Amino acid sequence: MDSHIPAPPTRRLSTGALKNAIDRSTPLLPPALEIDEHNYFDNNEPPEYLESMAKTAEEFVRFHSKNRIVLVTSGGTTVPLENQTVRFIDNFSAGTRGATSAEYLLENGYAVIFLHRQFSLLPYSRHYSHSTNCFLDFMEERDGKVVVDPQYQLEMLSVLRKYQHAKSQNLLLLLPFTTINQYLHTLRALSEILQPARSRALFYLAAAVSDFFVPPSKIPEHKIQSKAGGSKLTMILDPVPKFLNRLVDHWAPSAMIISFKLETDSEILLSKARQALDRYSHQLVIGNLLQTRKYEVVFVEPDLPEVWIRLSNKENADSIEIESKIIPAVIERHTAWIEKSKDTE
Ligand code: 9Z3
Repeated sequence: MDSHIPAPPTRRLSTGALKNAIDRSTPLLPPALEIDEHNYFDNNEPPEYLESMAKTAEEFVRFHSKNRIVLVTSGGTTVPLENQTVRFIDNFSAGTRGATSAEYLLENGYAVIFLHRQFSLLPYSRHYSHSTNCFLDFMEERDGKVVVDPQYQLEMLSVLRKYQHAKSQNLLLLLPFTTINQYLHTLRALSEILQPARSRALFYLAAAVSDFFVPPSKIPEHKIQSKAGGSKLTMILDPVPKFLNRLVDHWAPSAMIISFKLETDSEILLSKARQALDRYSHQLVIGNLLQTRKYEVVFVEPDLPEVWIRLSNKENADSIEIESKIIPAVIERHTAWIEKSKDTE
């Protein structure tokens, strides 16, 4: 870790007692082919709400027929282990990157479709939700009434105004998912809905998407039973097809597409980000490490040297959010993308 990068805050999660338990230096999975797309989407049913969600999204895209529209994906996807799901596999993502980025995009005039893991952080309310920032701690009782503690008034007023502006101007569409299957079906449907926006559409894929899942042919219907004698449970997970190239080439061919690459080993972050770019041929990979993701990220683009975006110690002490630096750099690139696309649109 660079010396000026502050130590990461204590996390709930283990930082790896079992060193190198999994070899992450293996190459990326091959991109999905058309047949993989058919196989997946024919065999994994769409969520029953997809049609009505798609109608809402279509209206939103029509409403913003002149504006830039960004699809921000955010939070982790779950992998059910039973069809009637009692148990599932999940990941660490709280949706901070996605929710924070969405705010800076909104401030810069983007209409935002926020495809997020249900109950993960949301733009604006994130300042006062979840256990670290319980909204009740910002309140006090005065003359039998609940009021905002004076020390938080100014900040809350600023957040409230931005939230109300986004709402009154219909700039923010919140769409939830829970499972990897719901996420994939919704992502594909939204990509097609966004096609009329052509290069005005931006995909900012910050969700932490599961690499493995249990396909319908192998998933038990009911709660897995423990047997007498404490038998072990073995489950074989299939790889989730890598649909990014289908998105780039077929689902949203005119949009600018940004994916995130997450690693825990700094030695392989850059090569993995480059591999993703080579493999999927999109415009930008933003690489980050689990341990330092709040203080530094790296932009990896075709035919260009990588660009690091970092918070200084002072910026970190002043609670500057790294997304306030990421988003202007993203917008600069999206503007160039729109300019470049003008000749073909
Ligand atoms: C990211 O790398 C995000 O920045 C984080 C944000 C998930 C680290 P938080 O929600 O964390 O703020 O706590 N997202 C992408 C992760 C991912 O699944 N990428 C895939 C991969 O690395 C490629 S699409 O293989």
